[in-house]
Amino acid sequence: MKRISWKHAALSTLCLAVLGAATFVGLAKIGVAKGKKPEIEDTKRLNVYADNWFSLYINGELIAVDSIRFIPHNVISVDVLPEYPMTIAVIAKDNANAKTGMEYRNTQIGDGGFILKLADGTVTGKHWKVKVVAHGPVDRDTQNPKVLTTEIPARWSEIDFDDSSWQPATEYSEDAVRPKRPFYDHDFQGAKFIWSNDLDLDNTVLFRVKVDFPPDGSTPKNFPILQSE
Ligand SMILES: [Ca+2]
Ligand SMILES: [Ca+2]
Repeated sequence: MKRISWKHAALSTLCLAVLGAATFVGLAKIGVAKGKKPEIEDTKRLNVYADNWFSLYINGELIAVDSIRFIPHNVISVDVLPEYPMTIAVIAKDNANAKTGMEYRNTQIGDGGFILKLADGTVTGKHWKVKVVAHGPVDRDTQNPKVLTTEIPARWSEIDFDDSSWQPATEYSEDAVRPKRPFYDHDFQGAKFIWSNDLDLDNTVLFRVKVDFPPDGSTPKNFPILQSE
């Protein structure tokens, strides 16, 4: 049997130690690259005001729901971790009886309105798409009120949903929507009120927009650690 000298043994041990250290450093580097976790500073504040109610999805995931169905009018303000491209999809409802299209126990026609700002510069405007799914009372006939409804398309809030047949949203002035006090306590700078082209009679509408990059020009951050595979 060949004898291994202490010099050989020492050299082998040294080689193994160097190899081990190199492997450790390599893994640590991969760990840093793959393991960067988002911090709260990476989130953006989302402010939403709806007359009267909304539910909002980002990239197909439910992100915010208006906590008050009717009145008082309120602002929902939540932290969002943006991921680009970002598809925002919203269902917004004016308060309206399902059978008459009217509010306050069927005594009057109410109006809608929706506005949103995300702190990356994303704002509502006529570049959003809209689809009406409930309308009434038809012809403003409050004596014999009728409503028209359209089925909400399947997968309407998903990223790959085809909204090319939807209409451009209509912008409305603050005077037209008359937002209530909480609106003025939050940042909506640069955002426009939107709805369909009938603020009074279209009572449930769907909105969609795709945001490819942060509109404020900031560099989007990527967090591979959040990916499932
Ligand atoms: Ca209405
Ligand atoms: Ca309303």
